[in-house]
Amino acid sequence: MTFATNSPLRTVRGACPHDCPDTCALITTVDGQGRAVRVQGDPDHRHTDGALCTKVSRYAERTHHPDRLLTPMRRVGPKGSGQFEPVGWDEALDAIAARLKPIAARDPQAIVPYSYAGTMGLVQGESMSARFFHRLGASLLDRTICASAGAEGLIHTLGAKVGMKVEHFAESRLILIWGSNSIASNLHFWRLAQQAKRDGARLVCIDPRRSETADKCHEHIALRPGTDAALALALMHELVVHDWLDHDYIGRHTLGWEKLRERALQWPPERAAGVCGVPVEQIRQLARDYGTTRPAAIRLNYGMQRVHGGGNAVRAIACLPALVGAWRHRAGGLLLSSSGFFPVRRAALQRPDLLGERQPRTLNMSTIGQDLLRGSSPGFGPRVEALIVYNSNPVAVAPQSPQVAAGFGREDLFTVVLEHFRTDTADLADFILPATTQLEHWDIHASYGHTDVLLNRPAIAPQGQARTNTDIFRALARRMGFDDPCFDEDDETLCRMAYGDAVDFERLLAQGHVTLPVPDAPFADGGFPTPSGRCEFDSARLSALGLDGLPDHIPNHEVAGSDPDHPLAMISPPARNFLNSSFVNVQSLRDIEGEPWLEIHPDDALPRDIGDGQAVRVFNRRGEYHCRARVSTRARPGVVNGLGIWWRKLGMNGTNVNEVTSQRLTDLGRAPVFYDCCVEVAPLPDPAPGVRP
Ligand SMILES: Nc1nc2c(c(=O)[nH]1)N[C@H]1C(S)=C(S)[C@@H](COP(=O)(O)OP(=O)(O)OC[C@H]3O[C@@H](n4cnc5c(=O)[nH]c(N)nc54)[C@H](O)[C@@H]3O)O[C@H]1N2
Ligand SMILES: Nc1nc2c(c(=O)[nH]1)N[C@H]1C(S)=C(S)[C@@H](COP(=O)(O)OP(=O)(O)OC[C@H]3O[C@@H](n4cnc5c(=O)[nH]c(N)nc54)[C@H](O)[C@@H]3O)O[C@H]1N2
Ligand SMILES: [Mo]
Repeated sequence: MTFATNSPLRTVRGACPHDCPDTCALITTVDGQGRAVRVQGDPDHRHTDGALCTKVSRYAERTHHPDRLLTPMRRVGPKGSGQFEPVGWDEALDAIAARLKPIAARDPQAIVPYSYAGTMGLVQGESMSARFFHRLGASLLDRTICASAGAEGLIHTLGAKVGMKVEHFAESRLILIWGSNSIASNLHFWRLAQQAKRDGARLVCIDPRRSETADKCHEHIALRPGTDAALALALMHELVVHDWLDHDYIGRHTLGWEKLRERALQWPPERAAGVCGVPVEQIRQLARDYGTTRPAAIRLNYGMQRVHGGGNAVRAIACLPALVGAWRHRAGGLLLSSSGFFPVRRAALQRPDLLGERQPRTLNMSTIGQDLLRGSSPGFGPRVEALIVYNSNPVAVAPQSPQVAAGFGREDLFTVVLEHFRTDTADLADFILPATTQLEHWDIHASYGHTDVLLNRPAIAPQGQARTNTDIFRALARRMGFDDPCFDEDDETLCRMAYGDAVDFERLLAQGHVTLPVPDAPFADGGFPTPSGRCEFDSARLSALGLDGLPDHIPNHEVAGSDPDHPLAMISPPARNFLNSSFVNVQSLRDIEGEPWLEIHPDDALPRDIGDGQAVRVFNRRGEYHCRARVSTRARPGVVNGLGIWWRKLGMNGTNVNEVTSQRLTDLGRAPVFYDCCVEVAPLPDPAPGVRP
């Protein structure tokens, strides 16, 4: 693509690719040299409403970043030395295929894909890549790192990842913002909550941290991490004893009421107050508000399910709307995720049929550290010999990074990383392949926060020699000798295939977004997508697995105070100006964040001799993380907040918060427990200003 130097600016419609519930519609302005000069929110898309978050409004800066990877690179020094040399695409792809072929001939399960939601696009995410790994017979990857505990909790209660339509929160009279810092991570929902607030709604934030969102709500319930199910059960207790129940709705549209009632009666507010560490009167008041305000809505989010009992906590909370009949009104109910409304044709995109009769093992992405360090065994299968990473930065984001980094550092492991930048993970690769960004490729999107399908058109030509993920997997397939015609399909064809006839593609081409036909109050008259068609308080599917059919409070793996050497609980929610570990290398955003911070309550800081701004080490038996203390009542006593997933090499002493998190898993969904982690904190001698040792 070339453009005349003096040609006027033009604009191209797209979609934000990032892992965020808002899935914004973008308008990119491109200059005569084919450079993206501005990325803005589309004013014609009602959910975006012309506004972007600070991060994505810097997307042009990220795309044209001086550190963009522009050619394939091959490692020349020892693993992790950071010594690479540029190579041509043919040379790189030939060498990769030559390494993979003998491994595949022995056992293709020794080859492992590792990817997550660096892009949420259905095409540059899992389409050609999945076809490639299915055809190869590689290990399957259980993509659990973010949401699978909550997803399973929701599926076992409501039947699918479905809930309220986000736009109707504007009409709610009471909104519980539960386990979410909406201002930081769900900005377009926050606008709706503010609209409701202006119209007289009461907003309650349930979060161990006094977040920016908590500051702006009428009330903040600062419970201990991992105690949400106890709080929900106590709310049920109050609903029962005060009879704030919709008996008609319960009778017609729920399953297991008698058993749930008994369970709830074991949770008087006094008991929950002790577990949650909040005043009993606050629980009683919340129950009164929830039981007597119509319509009442819950914006549940994934922040509360990154603990041992995360799946059960979502189950308990998801029972509440049915008890009070909140689903009858379009502004009542609950929203955790809307992704189950999207009729994505995953089998057509990903072609699991290419496996044939083969049934490869599944590895859990949340225990990659452990798994890379394992040898072959009958229970595990072959030692991992090759890893192909795309759309993810596991060395920074996966739990217990000392093990992850050791695994990636294995001299005998063959690692290929498709990336935009030299991330912590790319530093440990054998080959780094430059990938296109959202401004350079086609894609099509679902959303987990609203119900619109979005299309993304390329706005600019691929930078340097960058290629799309799909194209890289097509080329690898050819070199591996895979001649199935599905490897020839182009990206526009894949975009059309993603929804087939379920979405009018011509309209999508014309306006960039199409709204799915979802009813305004989807469960006003029951009709839940569960096996029974009811909201399942008691789940036969869970009982059949030998699990508790009812939701319960499951204490954290690491309860604060139980290990005297590491008495503080630590949570590590996102930094507002980063998106997981993306954007950490964008200077203007890193300047806003400053340094990695640990919020610590004055009562915890004083006895440790920690002053505001002091460099500290945060440690436990797994590792040690260095950052700066912010002595603040944003942290509750006994809980410290380590903000953001910094690139290790851009943080202090080459560490980030995942040095200390564990590879234990949740009750449901095999998910990581990032916010179920105990540590101790101690002052460090202060490094000289501006020096990052
Ligand atoms: N700016 C920004 N936006 C993002 C992201 C980002 O990194 N930065 N990440 C994106 C991704 S991948 C996701 S999954 C979503 C996440 O979106 P949300 O699930 O809304 O997550 P957060 O905003 O991280 O809010 C989590 C909140 O949960 C609180 N929390 C921690 N432990 C508990 C607990 O045990 N109980 C309760 N009730 N609260 C708890 C934290 O203090 C934090 O304020 O956000 C997306 N949006
Ligand atoms: N301690 C702690 N750890 C956490 C969390 C936490 O709250 N606390 N949050 C967890 C959560 S919710 C999540 S979702 C995970 C997120 O973990 P990841 O999904 O790994 O997310 P990112 O760190 O944003 O890394 C995505 C990478 O994909 C690359 N990328 C983007 N688009 C493309 C593309 O089109 N092609 C290719 N090849 N690459 C692309 C980006 O450059 C970026 O480096 O982290 C988890 N880790
Ligand atoms: Mo996530």
